[in-house]
Amino acid sequence: MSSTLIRNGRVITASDDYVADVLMRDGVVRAIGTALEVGPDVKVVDATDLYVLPGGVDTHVHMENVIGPTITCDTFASGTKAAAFGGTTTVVDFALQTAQDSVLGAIARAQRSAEPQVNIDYSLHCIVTRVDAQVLADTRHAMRHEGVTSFKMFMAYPGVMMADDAAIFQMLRQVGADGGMVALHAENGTVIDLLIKEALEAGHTSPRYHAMTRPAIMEGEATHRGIRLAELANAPIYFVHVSSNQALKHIVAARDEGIPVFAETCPHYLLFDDSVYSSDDFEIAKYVMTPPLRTPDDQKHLWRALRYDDLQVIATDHCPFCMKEGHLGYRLQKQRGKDDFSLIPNGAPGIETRLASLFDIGVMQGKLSLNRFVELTSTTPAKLFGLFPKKGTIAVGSDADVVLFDPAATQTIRAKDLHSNCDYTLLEGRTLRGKVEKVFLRGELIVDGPDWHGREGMGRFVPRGEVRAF
Ligand code: DUC
Ligand code: ZN
Ligand code: ZN
Repeated sequence: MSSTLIRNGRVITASDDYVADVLMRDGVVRAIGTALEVGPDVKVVDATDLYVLPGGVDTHVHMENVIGPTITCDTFASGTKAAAFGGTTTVVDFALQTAQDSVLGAIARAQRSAEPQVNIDYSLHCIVTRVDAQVLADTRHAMRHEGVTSFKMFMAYPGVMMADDAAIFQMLRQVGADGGMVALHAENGTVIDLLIKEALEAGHTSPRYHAMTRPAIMEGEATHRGIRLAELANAPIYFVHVSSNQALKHIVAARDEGIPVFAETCPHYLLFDDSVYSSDDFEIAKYVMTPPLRTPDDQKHLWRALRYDDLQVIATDHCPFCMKEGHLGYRLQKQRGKDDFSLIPNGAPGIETRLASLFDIGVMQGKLSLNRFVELTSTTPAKLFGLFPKKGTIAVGSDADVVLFDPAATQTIRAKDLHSNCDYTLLEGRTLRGKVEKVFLRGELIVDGPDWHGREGMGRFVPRGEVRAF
């Protein structure tokens, strides 16, 4: 296998910041030092004035996820290519247990789709929608033998994805005891469904009512309930897509009590606020994601929590649906909800812009240190989901997943330049400071400026281990 030396870059991990050379051989980092001497067989890449970052780890993405009659519009191929261009080298997607499917069947099905397509390394959480003795046995098997150590459950979407409190408690108890993690979508689904029904009966059909029927207080209530279930189960818990201070205040209180509660937020909650929901225009369907965007005051609390470690991860919840019906042949996308906001598929794209947007609004605006930026986007997600230290850092023996990032470059984001199948980006026209220049996956150059050198199928499934968070 080829060897590459990254010469004279500024290596930034969650804990370090120094100028050095990084030698990559046989897919892993072999040496880090100054003025490393190498033979003529080693390719040398000059990284002077560039940051050398561990490849991003995005633990919340949806590729080819079937959601009701709809499917997210990125394939494993397009979504992982977009991730790579954005500096992400590992994603954790979802296998969905359906009424007909077992946990193990769902994992095998997702792997069959992903394997020939993935351009970067990947793993899977399994979404569990019902719990019985077989599901618990399969869950244990998946953890021990399939490398799937996290399970997502929903407190929202009654009749579709929602699991009741007893089911969530059973999973927390077993998965926690076995060293894994339950990730929870925390919103009070039955109350929200009532609010949606009442809004539609009152003739409120436009997209902004999506936000008005999913109030933050119902995210807070479910978060509190999830914490108490985890406390009783003596298990760690991870809250996905935390958007509001209503949720955050329970997370902060629980962590202060010593309960192992972890949580992510997503770039869109930091970049945009609920002022976008101010008209009945259907364009607002772009911002129909769950939970919806919150107030500037919520944003202030999210930043505080990111800074002081009450939020540990920034993942994208990349859940793309096209605005234009039929784009690339995708049907039943956002336009499905033209006359009824509750039919708009919930989600927005973001996988390619995560690092650059957070560098711009976080690091450049003085809200996050460089080390914290790496910790939130790579190291801690790797630790929480059993990928560390193979992923999430630059260290001797770790996978040579490396991003060369130019802090002095700027870029203006346009959907047409991105690599997702989605026909829009929430950042259209926005100029960001900072740019991914080169990306190495296990030592292989896959992104070089605008050029693509990756191959579908070169990504590998990464079996995950236990939670390493406390
Ligand atoms: N929750 C997610 O995590 N992703 C998309 C939609 C949702 O409700
Ligand atoms: Zn969710
Ligand atoms: Zn999601």
